[in-house]
Amino acid sequence: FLPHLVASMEEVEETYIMIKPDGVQRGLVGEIISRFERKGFKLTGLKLFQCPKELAEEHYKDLKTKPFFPKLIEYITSGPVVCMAWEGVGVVASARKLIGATNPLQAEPGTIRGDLAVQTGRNVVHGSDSPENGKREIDLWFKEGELCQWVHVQAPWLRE
Ligand code: IDP
Ligand code: MG
Repeated sequence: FLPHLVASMEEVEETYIMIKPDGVQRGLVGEIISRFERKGFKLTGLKLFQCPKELAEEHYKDLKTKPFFPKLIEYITSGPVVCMAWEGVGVVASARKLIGATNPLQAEPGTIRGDLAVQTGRNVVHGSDSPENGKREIDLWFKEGELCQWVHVQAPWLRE
């Protein structure tokens, strides 16, 4: 039991998942969280949060020159978001698959965006695009003491 847990720790990644204001307003919080929960990832941070403009701009700084940037910042700060940190082997790429393509009309059925959204500008959820950005975004959105390290008792039933 223990040696296998220690070995798998090496591959463990973290990702930042955020339910955007439209997801909160449309009552999709439980639905979205449950998809990551059922998959078998470990939740290590969770809060409802009204995002200040400066934080939204920092989070999306790579998109600063895009024409839609001002509207994106307006959207993300238009109401509370649900901030989450999830942990697991391969969680970054897997979460992006669970979320689906940026444009919900192109997202596969079965994905969050494919099932629950119709437009890029209202695509209900964010997921980090690399392990490095996962760390960066968790640091950005969570303060010290807001994350929980806990033993996932399901672990031996998720991985051999
Ligand atoms: P991602 O969320 O799938 O990683 P990115 O290209 O990183 O997609 O864009 C970040 C977010 O910016 C998108 O999720 C979406 O909310 C918004 N966005 C991206 N492209 C457009 C666009 O063409 N029009 C309006 N909003 C956009
Ligand atoms: Mg992105």
